[in-house]
Amino acid sequence: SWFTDSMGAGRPVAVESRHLIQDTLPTLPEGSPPTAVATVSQYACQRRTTIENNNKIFTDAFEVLAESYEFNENEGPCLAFRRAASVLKSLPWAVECLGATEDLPCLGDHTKAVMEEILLYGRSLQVESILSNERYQTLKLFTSVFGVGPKTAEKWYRRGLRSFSDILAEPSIQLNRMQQTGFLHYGDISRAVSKAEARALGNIIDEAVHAITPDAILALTGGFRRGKEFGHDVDFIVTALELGKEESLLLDIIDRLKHHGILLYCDYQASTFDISKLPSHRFEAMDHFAKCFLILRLEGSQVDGGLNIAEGDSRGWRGVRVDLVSPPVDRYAYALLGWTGSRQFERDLRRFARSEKRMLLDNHALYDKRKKEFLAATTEKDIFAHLGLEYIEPWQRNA
Ligand code: DCT
Ligand code: MG
Repeated sequence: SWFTDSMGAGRPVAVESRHLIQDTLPTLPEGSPPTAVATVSQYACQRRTTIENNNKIFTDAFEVLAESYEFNENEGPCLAFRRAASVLKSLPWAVECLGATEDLPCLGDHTKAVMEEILLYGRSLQVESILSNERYQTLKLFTSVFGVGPKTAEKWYRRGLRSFSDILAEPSIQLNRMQQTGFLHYGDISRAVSKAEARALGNIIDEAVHAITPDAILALTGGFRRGKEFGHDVDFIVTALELGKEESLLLDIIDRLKHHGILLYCDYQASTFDISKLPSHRFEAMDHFAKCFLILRLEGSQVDGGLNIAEGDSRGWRGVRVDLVSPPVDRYAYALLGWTGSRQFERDLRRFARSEKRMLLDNHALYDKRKKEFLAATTEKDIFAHLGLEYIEPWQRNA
């Protein structure tokens, strides 16, 4: 089916490939430092990172620290902790002593001090103090609402608001449409989406897309393409084989979903893509393709094994966040690579291109600054080849 196809382009599934990696590693007696392991690159795009994380006790702590620095708009340490977490996620072994991290990149003094604390006491005082901090807790709560970013959360916090009821009871606060939807569907949106639910939504979109355009291409992207079991939304790329035909595609899909009565929310953004404005030097900027951010109503009867809902929820359906992106077909490979993620993998692809190859990469194109030309690609493999990188499968991009 389209789901398994888009999971790995005919390649073996994630589980097999994970075993392949581990089988090629030298077997070491228990407890010995993994000295025979090859050097780990500072770039996530030169590492293979599956969903199996052997160092979760450290990476969970780093994620709290990174988020706390992000709330304080302290970008340097935020990125440092994200990079450190990403390096540890790529290891096929668990760090059991600080000595084992000696040859690893991106681990600074602060990171190592946190790791040492966790190794010694099983916890980090700094992380615990953040987790019990009122500002952190409040910003975390507010940003968990669809449509509320760190800026808005901060504004509300400064005004003394601490809970959802504080916000909803404050007459001077005007929620925008996205935030109203965020509160209305809070339970559903904050609940993880399962792989079976993602598959069911894929079938619904697939039906709609092909009823409109028989030559349409639909691909699952985002975390589910990387083999994740759960996600916060489901991401798809849709395009048509005939260039230009993709322009009306999203609006036609939206119409059809509306007609089926399953469109709970829709934020459509028309394309602002202009090839003559490339290359863009802005890093982390959203791409210019037509896209829509949706909430769809998913019926339990459509999902293998049933919905992922709370016990006692007897509605028989749930709302799920779905993103659709629609690039022109000649931009497909770049859009797919960009939307597959992970965020850290994308960051490092761009950093690698810029720093090591003097090239600019984004979701639209790859530009060679030396040759002063754009490099064409029809598959992700073409892009890795242009960058001189070994191909990394989607399920190995969980950096
Ligand atoms: N992306 C990006 N830069 C952004 C936003 C998104 O590079 N500013 C890419 C990275 C992942 C992909 O788009 C999809 O985004 P998310 O759905 O937020 O991430 P995910 O990996 O699918 O995670 P989740 O399982 O939580 O949905
Ligand atoms: Mg996603």
